[in-house]
Amino acid sequence: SEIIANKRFEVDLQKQTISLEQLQEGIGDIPMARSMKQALSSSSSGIIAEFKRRSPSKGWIKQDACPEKIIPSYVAAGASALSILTDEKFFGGSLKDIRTVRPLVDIPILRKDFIIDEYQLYQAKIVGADAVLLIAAALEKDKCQQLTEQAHILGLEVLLEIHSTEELSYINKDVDMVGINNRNLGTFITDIENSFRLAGQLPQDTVLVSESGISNPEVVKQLQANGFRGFLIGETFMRTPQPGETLQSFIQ
Ligand code: IGP
Repeated sequence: SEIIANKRFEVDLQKQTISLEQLQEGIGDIPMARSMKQALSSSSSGIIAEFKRRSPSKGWIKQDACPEKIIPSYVAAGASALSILTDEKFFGGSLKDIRTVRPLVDIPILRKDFIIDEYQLYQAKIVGADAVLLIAAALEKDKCQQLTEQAHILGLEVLLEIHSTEELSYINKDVDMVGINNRNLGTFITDIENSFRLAGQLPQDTVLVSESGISNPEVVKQLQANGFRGFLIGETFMRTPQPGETLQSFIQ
């Protein structure tokens, strides 16, 4: 797709500025990652609060959103983990957003991007992410497995995103968490039923996350009743004047 082509270009460009070797050197004294899998498995809200300024389907949501304000308010309201979009062109984000908030909060941070290359795993680690998203629809199965192994070597957890029955074959014991995306990345249509449909086809002990289009606390309860432990919510929070307060209303 257009997004993946752009991502290849972007990664190649970045490699010319900072080599992989230079990134590797910078990783030396980065503290241990916080486990997102564990954060979702404990009796917490399970809400993975997302920070994004725009999306390809909706355009700008909050163009001048300030991560130093919104992210701590998510944590204070009871988020279990954070998802920060780092894609610049389509989501208006950057790696700097993770770097900026990392010292301010102590719950796990997911680098949300289109990861296609190990270079991006090193970047994630260096800015202080604890987990990365790997999207089955954007990766060949072998590449996905290879990136999963490399992420683990760096101490990063993997949230594998699937959308369809065909992609169930990407799941194996190495994957830490499985995200079922309710949004079809081709058409941008969201359908919560997708989570319910696919959940029953996964191994019992999978740490399951439902992604996209979650618009009210009742849906979270239904998902919980169907075995989901994580709820990745972006637009519903970002669209409101005080995203942290909106998150709070999901918990009470
Ligand atoms: C959040 P929403 O509808 O709550 O804003 O969705 C998240 O699931 C969505 O941003 C997302 C995404 C992705 C973005 C899911 N998978 C892959 C970029 C790439």
